[in-house]
Amino acid sequence: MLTIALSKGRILNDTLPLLAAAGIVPTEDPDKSRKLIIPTSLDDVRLLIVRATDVPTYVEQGAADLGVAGKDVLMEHSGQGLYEPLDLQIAKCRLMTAGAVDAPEPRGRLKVATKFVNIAKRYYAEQGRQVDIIKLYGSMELAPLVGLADKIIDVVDTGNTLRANGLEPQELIAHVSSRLIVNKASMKMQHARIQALIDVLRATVEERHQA
Ligand code: PRT
Ligand code: MG
Repeated sequence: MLTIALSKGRILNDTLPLLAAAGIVPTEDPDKSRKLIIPTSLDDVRLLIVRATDVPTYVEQGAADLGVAGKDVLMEHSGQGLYEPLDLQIAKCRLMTAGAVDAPEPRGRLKVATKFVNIAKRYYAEQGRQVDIIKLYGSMELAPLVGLADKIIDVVDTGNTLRANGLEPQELIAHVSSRLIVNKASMKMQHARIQALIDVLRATVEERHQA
């Protein structure tokens, strides 16, 4: 059995067409189903529906053989290691700092609110800047508006969410897209099977991005 961990929403929506090219089609619509384990058209392939931030954990621990996760989630995840053999070039966005439009630089230590605590620590450490990091789980855009933080770190696509809240994107931390990730033991034990799947997915991604 090959088990593939995915999160609902943009990753699922963008991954299903790629899997379809490999002949893997869920037997029911994962967006509508309440099931968290979804069989597919292949008897020996199933999908696990998990939170985006949990995908690396399932794959690393071997509860799933493969998964699809944003580079932001992978950069934030600290674990024992995974293979990351393929950039699927889906769910693209940018990890950015953002702050209120025209806000002056604060005098004291910068306060940064984010769900990406590890990324934030690394980013400011590389710059030799001392900052206070405030962990949030969502609605980061609110923090600068109510004085909880000077800046936020979040993923940005169109920037509309920032603008709607009087914020602007500032420094680029990383370009983000979703990656195929593979459990290390699975890669050894089921090498031919998994490598064949990677090859089909790679060809499909390359085909899409030609011309
Ligand atoms: O929603 P949940 O809390 O369960 O988890 P999640 O937010 O981590 O998952 P999900 O499904 O929202 O995102 C999964 C992955 O999609 C992320 O890890 C990113 O790699 C990628 N991705 C691509 C994005 C976006 N684009 C994106 N725009 N993730 C989130 N956003 C947010 C953005 O932060 C903003 O709040 O969507 C909102 C709209 O963005 P703008 O800039 O177009 O306004
Ligand atoms: Mg979300």
